[in-house]
Amino acid sequence: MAITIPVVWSDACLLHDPGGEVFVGVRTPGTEVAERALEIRRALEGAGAPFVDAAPHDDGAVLAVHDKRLVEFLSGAWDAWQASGLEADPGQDRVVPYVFHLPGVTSGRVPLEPAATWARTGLYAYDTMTLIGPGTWSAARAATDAALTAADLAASSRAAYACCRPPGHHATRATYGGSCYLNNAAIAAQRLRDGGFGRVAVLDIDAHHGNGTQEIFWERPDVFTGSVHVDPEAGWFPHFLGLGDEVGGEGAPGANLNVPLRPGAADDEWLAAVSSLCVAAAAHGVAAIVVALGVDAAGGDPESPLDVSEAGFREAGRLLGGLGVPTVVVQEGGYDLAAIGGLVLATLQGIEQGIEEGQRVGEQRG
Ligand code: SP5
Ligand code: ZN
Repeated sequence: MAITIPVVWSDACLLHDPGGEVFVGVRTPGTEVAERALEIRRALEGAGAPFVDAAPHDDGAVLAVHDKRLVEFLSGAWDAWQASGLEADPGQDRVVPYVFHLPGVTSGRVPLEPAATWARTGLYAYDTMTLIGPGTWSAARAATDAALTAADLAASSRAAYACCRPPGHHATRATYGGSCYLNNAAIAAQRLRDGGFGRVAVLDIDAHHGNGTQEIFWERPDVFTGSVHVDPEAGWFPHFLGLGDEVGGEGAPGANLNVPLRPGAADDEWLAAVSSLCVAAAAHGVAAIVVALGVDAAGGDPESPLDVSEAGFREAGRLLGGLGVPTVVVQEGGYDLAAIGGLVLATLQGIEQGIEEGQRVGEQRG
């Protein structure tokens, strides 16, 4: 089935090569690889999707969501690492943290900006899994351009998809982690707000809790955030949050909804959760949505124990498209290279179907 949703692409997203992940101190092969984007492109090209190049956007849209210090750190981290000689001694070819500034270290007081390059990373990274190499900043910034371009397209039409890589939903206002550097979905949502949509939602169906997006909009009644994900209490990333009792800050009660699922949950439970996110967003009166589309909830994905089928993703798309508001779809996780293209395609086809069905209902009501 052909699709008409425009696909926003940037070759620069391929430049990021994290070179693995440091897990419990051991460098392991990573799963967030450039082939992911190429597999998605292959599937969407095969379905005849129109491709659009990401348009460059200035830093303002990124700084509307992220702390300036994080952006400055990320943009210069690789050059500083290289200049420090750490590649030769002790032999580390990626930026990785060594000490962490946890709040208790300085009793809540502002810490020193470390003089040592190798210590500075610990002000911004919250895990050891999210490495920075020579192409990381170009790719992360290109991913934000793709998300912004899709937001601009969706605002004037119905839907657009951004093939973002690296992903973004684990990046908070001032920290990075979980294979994410800049929060593409949050940047797109803020763009929609600034473009005149009064209330918007970020609906996150990645297998992991969208902790970065939740944190960014925690006190914002104008941005509803919802996430369905494998239960962090069962031992899954992001470990520290993602529970059902996190309903938004004092300034925004009810503007966040988490639906944690047991490991092994399949289509029925997952689709009921997706449906509850849609119902809550509609009740919030949102005029546009951003879908944080990870496809790692699929059975067979190496990074999650959920067991969703391709038909499940198609139906999730139908539910989301059925909201009948401009829809920006931003790529998040999904690590089964043999399946990722088909899963993204099925979801986008479902979204198109949901939009069309909604329009037909609208016409009948006349
Ligand atoms: C965007 C996204 O889907 N990020 C998911 C990040 C989850 N990574 C958590 C990894 C936990 C440790 N897994 C051990 C694998 C060792 N290579
Ligand atoms: Zn994920």
